[in-house]
Amino acid sequence: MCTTRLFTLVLVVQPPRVLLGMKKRGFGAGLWNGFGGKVQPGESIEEAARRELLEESGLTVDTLQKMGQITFEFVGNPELMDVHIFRADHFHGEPTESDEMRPQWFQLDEVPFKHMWADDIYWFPLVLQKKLFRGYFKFQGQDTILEHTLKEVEEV
Ligand code: 6U4
Repeated sequence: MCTTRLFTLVLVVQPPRVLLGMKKRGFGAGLWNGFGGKVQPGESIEEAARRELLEESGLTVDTLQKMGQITFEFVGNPELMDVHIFRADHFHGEPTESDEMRPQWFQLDEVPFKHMWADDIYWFPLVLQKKLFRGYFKFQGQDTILEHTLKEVEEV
């Protein structure tokens, strides 16, 4: 039987730049990504997004915009990952390295997709255009997408 686990992912976007973090350990180590993690019991998804952003980057934000939801399946793993993706345009604090992430600003035309999860190149442009989306990606290992769907939606 499949179970689903909730995760968050926050992109801090300040055109012409975006803040990404190099994941230093655990799932996705060695890849640049937004900031996020597992939703803990008793927490709302948005509370988890704010907590993970603060823990991993040192930043707080006033407003998080819900942008998308993607379900990830990894062949051989019965647990699906339900990742809720947010965009923040304003923040407080200074990006600060944590045990888990090393933050760095990237110009929007120099986003390091080759060193990011393979799905990011599909949906990242939608986040920049403030378009809402839902998707599904089936991975074999951490590099290969076997199947995917991605559609724009009115509401997430
Ligand atoms: P621990 O180690 O339990 O403290 P935690 O920070 O709670 O970890 P973690 O690091 O496992 O959770 O969360 C994984 C992060 O990676 C989440 O922000 C979601 C994100 N993520 C997972 N699969 C992804 C994918 N295919 N593409 C992507 N982000 C992904 O862009």
